[in-house]
Amino acid sequence: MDVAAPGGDSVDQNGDGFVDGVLQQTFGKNPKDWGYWFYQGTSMSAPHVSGVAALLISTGVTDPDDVREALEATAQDLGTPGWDAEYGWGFIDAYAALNYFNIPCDFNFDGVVNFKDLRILVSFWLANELSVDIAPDGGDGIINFLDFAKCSESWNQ
Ligand SMILES: [Ca+2]
Ligand SMILES: [Ca+2]
Ligand SMILES: [Ca+2]
Repeated sequence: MDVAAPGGDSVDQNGDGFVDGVLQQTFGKNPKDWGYWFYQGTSMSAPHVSGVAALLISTGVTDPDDVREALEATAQDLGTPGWDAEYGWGFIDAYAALNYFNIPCDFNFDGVVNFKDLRILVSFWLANELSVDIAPDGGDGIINFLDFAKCSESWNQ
C-alpha cells in the first residue's frame, strides 16, 4: 500500500439518490450495457493517482522515483500517524504534489516565474485564495507583501 485516492463508495452519504461511486462511461455488468455507471474500488482510485502522476510529468518531473516521492511525501496522512497498511502514506494531494519540486511562485507550473504568475498572485490575493500563500516558510495564512517578495526572489528563474 503506497497511497490512497478517491475510489467511490457504494452508499449514498450525500443523499442525492445515487450511490457515491465514481460515475464513468463504461460497460455495465452485461458487456452489452454501454453507458454511465457508478463503480467503486481500486480500479476507480488508480486513475486518480495516474492523473496526478501525469500532471507531475507534464511539469517536468519525469524520473519515476521523483514522481513517487512527490506523490508519497505530499499525501495527507490518514489513520495512524505516518505510513500504515490501510492508507499507505495517505490521501493524494494533487496541488501539493505539483508544488513539491516546483519553484516557489511558479503558480502556473511552466518552469519560470514571470508576469503570468504575478497575475495569478494578484487575482488570488484579491479573492483571498490561500493557495498562493507561499511565504514566510511556505505560508502563514495571509497573502501580503511577503508573498510578493518571495516571487521577486525567483523572478525569471
Ligand atoms: Ca497514516
Ligand atoms: Ca510560471
Ligand atoms: Ca503569506
